[in-house]
Amino acid sequence: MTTPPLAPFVDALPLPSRLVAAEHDGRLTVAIRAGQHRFHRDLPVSSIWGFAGTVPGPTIEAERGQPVTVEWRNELEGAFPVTDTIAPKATDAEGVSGQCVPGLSGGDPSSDAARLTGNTVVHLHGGLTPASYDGWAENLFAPGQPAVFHYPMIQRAALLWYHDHVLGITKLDVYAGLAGLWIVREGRERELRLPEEPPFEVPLLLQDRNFDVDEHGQLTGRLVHKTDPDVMEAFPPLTVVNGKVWPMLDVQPTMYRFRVLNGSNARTYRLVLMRDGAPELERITQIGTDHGLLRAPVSLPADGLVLASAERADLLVDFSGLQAGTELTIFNTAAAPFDGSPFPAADAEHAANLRGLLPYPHVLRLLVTGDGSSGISIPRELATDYEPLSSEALAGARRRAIALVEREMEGEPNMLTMRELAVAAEADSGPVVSVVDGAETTAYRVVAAHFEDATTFFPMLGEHEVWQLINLTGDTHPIHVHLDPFQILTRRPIHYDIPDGGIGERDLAATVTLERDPKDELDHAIDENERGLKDTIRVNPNEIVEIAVRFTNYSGRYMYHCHILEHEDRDMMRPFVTMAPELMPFMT
Ligand SMILES: [Cu+2]
Repeated sequence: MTTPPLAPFVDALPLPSRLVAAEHDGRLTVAIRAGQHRFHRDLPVSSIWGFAGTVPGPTIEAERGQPVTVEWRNELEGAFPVTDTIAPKATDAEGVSGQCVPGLSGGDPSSDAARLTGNTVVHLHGGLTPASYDGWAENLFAPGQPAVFHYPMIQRAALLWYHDHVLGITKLDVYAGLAGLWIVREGRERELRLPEEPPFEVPLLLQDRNFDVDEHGQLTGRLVHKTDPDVMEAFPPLTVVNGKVWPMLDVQPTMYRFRVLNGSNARTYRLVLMRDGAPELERITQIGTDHGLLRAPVSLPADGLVLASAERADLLVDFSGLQAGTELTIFNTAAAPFDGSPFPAADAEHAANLRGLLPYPHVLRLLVTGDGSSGISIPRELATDYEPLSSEALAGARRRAIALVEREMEGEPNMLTMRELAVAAEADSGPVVSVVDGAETTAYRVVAAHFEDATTFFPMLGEHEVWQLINLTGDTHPIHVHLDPFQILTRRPIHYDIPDGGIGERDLAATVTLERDPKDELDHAIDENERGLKDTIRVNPNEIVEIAVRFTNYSGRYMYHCHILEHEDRDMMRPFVTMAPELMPFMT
C-alpha cells in the first residue's frame, strides 16, 4: 500500500525497567521528568515526558496485600514535547488521510499545547485505591509540588497501569509518554506455576505514535498528535511496543506469558499471530483479563484478540515445536475508528487499509532461537475466587442507564457525552429517551450530561448495581469504571432513532428499540475472554451493554469514562460517589 517510513522489525523489543516494591520496603519514589527517547534505530531521539524520564515508565511490581506508597515527584520542566495539530483537510488529493502519514499535513501547531507547563495527576488504572489517591482529574500537582499516594494493594493479581489523568489533556500527556505498567502478584499464580519475570513473562505495552518531518520530508523524531476535521481521535500510523516502533523479540521454543496492554489514545487492536501467511491463534491461550485470572483458560476469538484502549490480556503463547530460525509475526487487523466490524484472521497480513487509518498492520516479530520444549502445561482451573453473575441473581439490584452520545459541532471537534438517564415522571415535559423492550416502554430524561454537572450516581458500598450503557454513536467506546472491577451481563442489539435536533446540549430525544437492526452486521456476542473481572468494556454501535458493578472498600468521588482519550478529554467522563450505607439517610 505505502512503503513504511521506517524499517519494521529491526529493533529488539525493550523490556521496561522493573521497580519491585518489596525490594524498597513498599516505599517508592518515581520522578516525573522530561527525557530523551529513541523510538526506532533510524529515528533521531525524541523529547518525551515520562515516569523516571523513560518510555514506558518503570514497571512497578507489587504483592497482593502489601501496600505500596509512591512519591510521585513532579520534576517536569521545559517545553511540552508534543506538537498537537488539526490537519486542515481530512485527506489529500489522493484521498489518503493525513493521519496515515508523518508530519503536520498542513496543520498549525496548537499554541495552547505548546504552553503546557507540566501539571499532572497520576491514576493507577485498575487499582482499588482510596479516592484521595485515585488521581481525580482536577486534583493536579504542578512541577515541584509533592504527591505521595498510598496504594493498599488489597486486590487480585493483575496487570494494571499508571498514567496521567489531567482533565482535558490526558490525550496529550499520555501521548508525551506518561504511562507505565504495574503488576500485582499473588500466591495463586505461583501455585499455578505461571511464568513470572522475564525472560518468559513479557509485558507488551501497545501504543501508536506519529512524528514530524523536516523540509526534506525526513522524520525528525518530534512527537505529533494529529487529528483532522472528520476524525477527532488521533490514530497515528506507527505501532510502538514498549517504546519501539515494530520491534522484534527472540523467543525460545517454549511457553511464554505475554502481559498485553493497549495503552493507545484511541486505537483498538485486533491481534493475530501469523506464520508463513497463516494464522496460528491456537498457540495462544488467554488466562487473564483486566483484573486478573479467568476461571478457566479460553481460546482467542477466531478473528483475533481485540483490545480497545486500556484493555489487558494475560496470554500463554506456546512456541514449542518450532525450529530455530522460525519467524512469527503479530499483526493488527482493526480499522480505525473501530466499530466492531469483523476481519478474517487468515487475511491479517493484508489488513492494511488507508481508509480505515491502518496503513501498516505490523505489530511485533518473534524469532525462534535455540531449541528445547515447553515443560509447562496450562492449568484447567485458574481463578476460584469469583462466580459469574446472572441477570436473574441481580433482579433486585439498583439499575442505572447511561446513553453514549456524540454531538456534531460546527467548526470544532465533536463533543461526546455520557448522558445519565432517570425514569421520567408523568409530569415531566420535554424530550425523552424511550427504551422499548418488547411490550415494555420506559421513558427516561437526561439528568446529567457533562463532567461538571451535578453527581447523580451514589452507589452504596457492598451492593450490586446494574449499569446499562446504551451506545447511540457509530463507534465502539471502551467504557472504564474506576475502583472495583465489574462483570459483563449482556450485550444486546438495538436500533434507535434520533429525530433532527434530538441531540441538544443537555437534552436528548431518542427511541431505542431492543431489536436487531436488519442492516446491522455485528453479532453482539460476549467473547469468552470478556467473562472475567473487567474494568473496561467495549460498547459497540447498535448495542446495549449491561454490567454488574459492586463497590467495596472505599467511599469517595471517582470517575467513569470512555477510555478513548480524545473522548474522555472532550467530556465523555462523569463522576460517581461511593457511599457507606449508613450515610444514605443523611443524603437528600
Ligand atoms: Cu468514546
